[in-house]
Amino acid sequence: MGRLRSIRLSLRFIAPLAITLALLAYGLVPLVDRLTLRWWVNDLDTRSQLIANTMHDQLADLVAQGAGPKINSLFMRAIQDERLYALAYCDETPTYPSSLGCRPPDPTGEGHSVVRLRQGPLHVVQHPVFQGTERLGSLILVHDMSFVERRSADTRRYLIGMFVVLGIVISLVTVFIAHLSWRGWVSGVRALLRGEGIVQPFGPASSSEDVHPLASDLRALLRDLDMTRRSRDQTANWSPEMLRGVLREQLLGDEVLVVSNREPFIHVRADKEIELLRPASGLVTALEPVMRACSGTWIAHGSGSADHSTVDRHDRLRVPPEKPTYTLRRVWLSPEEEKGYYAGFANEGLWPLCHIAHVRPIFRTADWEQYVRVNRRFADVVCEEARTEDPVVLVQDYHFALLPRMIRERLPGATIITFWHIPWPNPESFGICPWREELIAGLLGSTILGFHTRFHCQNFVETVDRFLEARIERESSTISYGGDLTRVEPYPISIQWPSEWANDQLPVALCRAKVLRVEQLQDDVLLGVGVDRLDYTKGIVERFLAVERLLELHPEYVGRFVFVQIAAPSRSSLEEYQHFESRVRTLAARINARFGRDGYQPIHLKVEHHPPQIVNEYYRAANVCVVTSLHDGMNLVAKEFIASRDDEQGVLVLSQFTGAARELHDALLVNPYHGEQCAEALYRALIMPADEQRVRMRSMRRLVQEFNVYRWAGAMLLDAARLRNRRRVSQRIVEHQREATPLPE
Ligand code: GDG
Repeated sequence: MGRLRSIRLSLRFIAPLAITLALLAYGLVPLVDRLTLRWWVNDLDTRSQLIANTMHDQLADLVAQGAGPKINSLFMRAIQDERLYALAYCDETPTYPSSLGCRPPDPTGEGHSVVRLRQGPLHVVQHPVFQGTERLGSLILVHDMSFVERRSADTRRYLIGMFVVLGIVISLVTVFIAHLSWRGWVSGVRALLRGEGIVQPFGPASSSEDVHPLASDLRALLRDLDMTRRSRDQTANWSPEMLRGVLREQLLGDEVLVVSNREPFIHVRADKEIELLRPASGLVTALEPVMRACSGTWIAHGSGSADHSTVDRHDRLRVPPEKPTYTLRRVWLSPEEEKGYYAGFANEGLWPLCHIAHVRPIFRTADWEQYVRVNRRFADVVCEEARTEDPVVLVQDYHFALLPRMIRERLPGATIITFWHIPWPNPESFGICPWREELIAGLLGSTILGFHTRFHCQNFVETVDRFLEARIERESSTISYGGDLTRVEPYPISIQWPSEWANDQLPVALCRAKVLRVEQLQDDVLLGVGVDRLDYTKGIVERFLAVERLLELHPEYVGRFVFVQIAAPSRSSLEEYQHFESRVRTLAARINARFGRDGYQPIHLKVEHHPPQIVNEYYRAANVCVVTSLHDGMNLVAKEFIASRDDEQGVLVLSQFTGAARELHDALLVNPYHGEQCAEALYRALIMPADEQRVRMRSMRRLVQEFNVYRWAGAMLLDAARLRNRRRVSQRIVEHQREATPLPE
């Protein structure tokens, strides 16, 4: 590398010199020679004419008199002039070269007046001599031109000398400038890639104006690097290893903290035993495999009855129990806090506020106060757990809208990535919240704020625009508020691929046999499955009504079609959810009463929590999986069903109001509010030929495999790494500019 550079530098020196010399040799010297010769010839022409005119009359008289000796002495006197070499009048002077004779070259032709002889170059011209009008002869004047050659040689020497000196000076200046700018750029770019800032090639004496173009050039360079990396991210196949690689290489192993309300593992006391539960939660489903890949610490509310008994004295435990890879830090909440922050403000206020499911949000000041208090409590724990000043903190969901700003105030160097797992409504809907400004300002403490879809991002930006004095750059999806910059981006969430159960699950046929046995169904039954938390946004009522309509429209399916609904109890302390559960139960009972007969019930409603392996077996056993959410951020059930079907069979009926519908175009998309349409979709699913099922399922499986949860996390972490790098560079530039700008006197 060094050798290569010295070769390059030598070339920079030699090249201008060589070019100068070549110019001299092939162009300039001959040109100067030709020009000086022409000047001298013209000069000698004039001089010869003058001498001839002076001598003419006297010579003509002497010729007429035939006075040969007098002519001779006249000529001898004339050639006393040092330049006049010889004269002749037909009869030559003694010095007249005999080889010239009386026919000198034509002096009118260019260059013809110059004759080269052994003794050197001579200038020869012929002038006629007249007596009256009679021509007597010719006077021939020969001038010595060797002095011209001597002077030309001198001029040439001076000229070459001057040009060589000039060439050397130019070469040295070129090499000097090139060397300085090369060193400056190299060290600048290196420093920048190290995130150390910019080294100016001309030292700290340069003014801050000098830094600006360089800084913007380097920023442009960074942008180009970003683009290259981004296109690489988009083509890669994401896996846990790749995610670990991102953390190692891009985030340099920085610590990762996750904050969520729901914990990934709950310990509950059952009789005298302690049981481990994995909660039914889309958020946990998505984040758990990511944490396995990243290690780090997950901070969450310890909600299980045996949670206290299973932590160490710092309220920590290593999970997952079978192969501990990360730390779970539990946070304890009093019943009042839990009621106000979780059940009240988050689930009775924000949840219905953000979902268009026609359930009115309830806002109470007391709940809001608990929400603020619990957010502050979690901020304390984040600062306690952080071992560095600039951790990467992943804040999860609507329980913690205030947390990003609270963390930002105490750990200004942290990179805070907030992910909002539910939809963000339009500004009119969000505007009914009495604390809308506080919530939005809290979220704008994030470095990155993620939603499932671009549509939700736009809604958020519009809401900020409506309610806060913030600067919005729509092109780069950036919001500047209170001196902080927040990037608002869509990151569609997904599931792990291959699924957790891929290696030790039962074959599809056995899963089906097992499920049919448990549900006491015949082998030829057509099985529909729904898996949800028992939540009014999931469209369970609408789904049952669609089943009822199917049986009305296609009575041949009565007795043949069974729909199993797994409904994990959720937020059951809330009145709205209790009402909802009873509505669901009543509806299922009514439909079963209407179409049921001996040993046959069209709807099997299973209101209980199921282990995830069992949920997976239901997916694998089903002919059709039905997701009819009224509004859903993404919906992971749809993706889990697809991942479970390695036999490429089964049909997905999917609500158009889920984030998943934006990706899974090969599902049968429905409007859950339209009963007939849903019933038709169910019917279409039940009669769909195996080949068509395969084509659709294969295409959806490819998509979920490629856009898996590692990619979701990886995309956010890579963006965070870029922003961290950029912030470091900007800080260096600012520091550098500050140093470079002299303080006012
Ligand atoms: C929020 C957003 C977004 C259900 N019953 C049982 C059980 N589940 C699991 C499913 C699935 C998860 O719960 C539900 O995920 P969803 O995505 O449908 O929904 P939410 O919980 O509402 O999640 C949602 C998600 O966050 C992620 O960002 O997609 O839009 O609302 O994994 O399998 N799991 C077990 N037993 C059950 O009985 N073990």
